[in-house]
Amino acid sequence: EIDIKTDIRYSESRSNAPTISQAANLDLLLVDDDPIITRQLSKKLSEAGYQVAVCRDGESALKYVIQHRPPLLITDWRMQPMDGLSLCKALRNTAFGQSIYIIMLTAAESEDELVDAFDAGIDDYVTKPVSVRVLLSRLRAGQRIVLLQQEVEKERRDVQRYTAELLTANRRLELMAHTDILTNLPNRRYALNRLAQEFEAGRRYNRPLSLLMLDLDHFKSINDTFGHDAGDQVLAHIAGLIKHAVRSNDIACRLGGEEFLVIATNTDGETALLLAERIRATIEKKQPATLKLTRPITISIGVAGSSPVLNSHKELMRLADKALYAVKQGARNGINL
Ligand code: GH3
Ligand code: MG
Ligand code: MG
Ligand code: MG
Repeated sequence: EIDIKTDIRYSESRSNAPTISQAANLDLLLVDDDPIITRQLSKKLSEAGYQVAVCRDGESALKYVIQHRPPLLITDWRMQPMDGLSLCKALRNTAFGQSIYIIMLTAAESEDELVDAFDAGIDDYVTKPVSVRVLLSRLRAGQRIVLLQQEVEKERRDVQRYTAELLTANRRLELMAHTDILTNLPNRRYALNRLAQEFEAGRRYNRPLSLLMLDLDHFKSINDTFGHDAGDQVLAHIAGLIKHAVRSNDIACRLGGEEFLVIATNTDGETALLLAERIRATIEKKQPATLKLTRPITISIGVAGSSPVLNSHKELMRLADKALYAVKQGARNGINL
């Protein structure tokens, strides 16, 4: 056993205590105002495998911990301007300072001092003169807690990430179940649910609601002439035009086949008729560039506005359907209320 002129005692290990160098490699902050102690101790701690940083007082230690979040802290008690006790209290008052494992170096083992130190938040203490062997063994004990904590923290983060992934997966599934894959518009299932909701909301808040039922004219001949794939492309093209023509609070959906539905919330029949005409004119004007059409692609639109006599959204659907039928009976490429 060698005694150096400072507070530190060294002794050779008699036991086969596990060397922590394999397990350690943990960041450790050493806080002491005595440069001889920090020099000697940090050398021994580094040899044991810790990544050692040194501060000279509580204030700079606090700054260091905020920045680097070391899991282990060894601090002296008496320092200027901020002593070890104040440092512990300050750390335990912060969220990030909860998990740091604190060993205090104390001059004496007085009952009052120990109670003060533990109440301030230390986890363990080592008396001066410091036995390096004892300090290292106490660090090993602390390390078990640190590693456990890190494991719990990692698990918590895993659960968080997993939950987030599940939520996004759920949202994606929900979106898929509501979306038509050819046109990316909401599908029939969504359209009918949403219409029922909007019908009820419109009635409750006494807001007008209109419905546009759209059906492409002679679409069968597009398929017959250019093939089903070309027909699909035309459907996607038309869907884009409809989506662009409607306002942001109108809900454009694909009911199926070459039939679309626009739910126009807060819109009376007359206004919906203007919207329908805008859609019809847009489709007539913006023909798909890729096909050599003999006759332009056009659409017929039936419009229905809600009124107090209607009992359900299905009646509104039927009215729009009727209006559409009337257009189809005529020259097509038109609108009807
Ligand atoms: P009308 O003016 O009376 O509406 O004539 P139409 O040919 O459009 O009417 P009809 O309902 O008889 O035919 C609709 C056609 O739309 C039948 C089918 O070939 C085509 N169609 C339906 N769904 C799809 C689809 O997903 N892709 C393609 N390419 N064609 C479809
Ligand atoms: Mg001191
Ligand atoms: Mg049809
Ligand atoms: Mg049709």
